[in-house]
Formats: sequence, C-alpha cells, structure tokens
Amino acid sequence: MKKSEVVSHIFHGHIPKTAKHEKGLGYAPTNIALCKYWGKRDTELNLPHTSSLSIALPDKGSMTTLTLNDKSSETIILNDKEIALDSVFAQRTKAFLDLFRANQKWYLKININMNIPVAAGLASSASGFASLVCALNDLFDWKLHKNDLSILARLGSGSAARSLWTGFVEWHAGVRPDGMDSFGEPLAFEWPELCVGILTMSSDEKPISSREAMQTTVNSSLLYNSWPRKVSQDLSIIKQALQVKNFALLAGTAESNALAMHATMLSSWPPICYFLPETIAAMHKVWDARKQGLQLYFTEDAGPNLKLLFLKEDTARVQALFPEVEIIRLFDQV
Ligand code: 2P0
Repeated sequence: MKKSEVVSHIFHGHIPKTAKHEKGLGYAPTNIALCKYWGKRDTELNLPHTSSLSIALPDKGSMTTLTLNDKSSETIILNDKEIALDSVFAQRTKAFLDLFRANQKWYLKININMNIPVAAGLASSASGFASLVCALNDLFDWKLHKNDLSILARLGSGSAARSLWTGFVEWHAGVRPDGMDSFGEPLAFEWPELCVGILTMSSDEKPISSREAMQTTVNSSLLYNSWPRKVSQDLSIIKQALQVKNFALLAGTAESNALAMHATMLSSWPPICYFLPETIAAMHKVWDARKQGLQLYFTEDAGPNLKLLFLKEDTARVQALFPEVEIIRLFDQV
C-alpha cells in the first residue's frame, strides 16, 4: 500500500485544499525509547515489526510555523537558516507535503526551530515530522484525532508516531497491512524523580542511517528472529515497573533492550557497530558504579552516545562520575 492511500483513507478521499488560518503552529517533543523500535514489516508505511515504548523530552523538540508561500516552491528555514531545496532534509519534507497536496497548487514557508542537540544523537526526525503534522493540522484546520496525527507522522519517520504526546508513550505495532492500528498511545504514568542524562561521545555524522541499518538487520541478522520475543517480554516488564515504580526494573530492562538491539546489528552482515571505544568505556564505568551500589543505567540508540538513566536523588553522584553529562528535564516537577 502507498502512503498516499493511507492519507486518502484518513481524509475519506477529501483532503482539505484551503488554509483556514494565516499561520499553522505545531510543537512536538523528541523522545527516547526505553523499549526500542528496530525493524519494519512495511518500509513504505514505516510499520514496525514490534511495538515500542518511549519517554518524551518535553523541552527538547521542534516548533514548526507554516504560512502560505507566494513562490511556486517551498521555502524551508531551519533554526533561522534557509535550507537548500535539493538537500536531503528539504527533499524529505517536500515528499511528505506532496502526500497532502495531490495536484493542488499550494506551497508553504516552513519555519522550523529545533532545540535538540543534534550532536547528541537525539531523534530530530521524530519531533520534526510530528511538529510538521501538528502545524498542518492547525493551518488547514483538519481537526484530526491524535491517533490519526500519529499515523501521519509515522509516514514521515517511524519514531515520530511517539512524539505526539509528552510522558510515556507506547507505539502499537498493529497488524493491519494499512497500518491504521499502528499509532502511539500515551500511558498514564508520571515519574518526576526519573532523570535522563546525555553523554556525548562524538558529534560526527553517523556512518549509516538508522533507516538503512534497520533494513540490513532485518535482512541479514540471525539474531533478529529472537528480537520480537525480547521486545514483548521487555514491554510487559517495563509497564509493570512503571505501575509499581520500580526503577531498577525499568532502567535495567531498558538497558538490556538496547544491548539486545545492538546485538542484532552486530550479527548483521555487513556488521553494524555504533559503539566507539569511548562508548564501551562509559558502559564499563556505569557497570562498575552499579557494583558500588549506584542505581545508574544507560540506553543507546543508533549512534555512539549514551543516555544515562538515574533517579534525581543520585544526580550529584552521576555528575561526579560523568562531569560532562547533560541532564534533561522529563517532568514539570523536576
Ligand atoms: C527508537 N530508533 O525506537 C529506535 C532505536 C533508533 C534506535 O526509531 O526509518 O528515524 O524514519 O522509521 O524513526 C530511529 O529510526 O526511522 C529509531 P524511520 P527512525 O527510537
């Protein structure tokens, strides 16, 4: 099935043609998965093989402002700088807008402000596409339900399906070929004592995109067969840990899930290894600290940087161990 068919289904064949407001505004946070999305059952629609669960970083995200452009092409401004229309970023954005344009003749001025430390490997595409969808919803007054906005954001980038909400979010894999059951769901848990700290090992561009790495893993990793079972176990343990507020269970499961995801990559061919020597050294430091009684865990995405997980009461000890750590606010109360 094509993306355009999903869009047509959501709008019952009638995609609104006229902007209803002078401006469309949308903000979306980025998110960090505690139980990862790795591998697609449908590469066109970004449908995952498994469900996943994330925590939003409410202050780290994208604010998108849309106005109609008087030129017959898009103008894209990212953090106050105009982007070349032949860049990958612009091409992906334009291809996404084409889904809603069909043969209509509107063009947009897109102003995106991202306060995400790109160097730290936080998913900018997740908050970028989610904020773009919210801004379109506002500009054209679509009045869509958030589940539909989540489905539309997923068509831009899989993990964007989780960026429509703050707090903990589960993205249901769904089983339908059209993906109409594959969207995010906010989970009613708050955990003000929970902290995330970013450890940046490298700000170089990653050697392989997560999109390409996922495909290589699905196509060649012997271990990928066991990934769905691992995810299903981890998801239920994480939800149980959230229910009873068991930090060691939550963070330990998240760490194990991330390592299992990286194991599927290491067993791919050609092998995919996002670890740098500094990444491994930091992992050992975390494990040693844990042996000394500090409740410190990590997760790692498709890049060399670690995201530390710890409780607020241990902030000073974590900062003493890793003076370079950037601590990110998760809940209002923190
Ligand atoms: C996640 N990642 O759950 C996983 C863990 C990276 C590692 O979602 O191809 O940019 O756009 O659907 O969403 C990054 O992948 O990939 C990602 P596409 P996306 O956060």
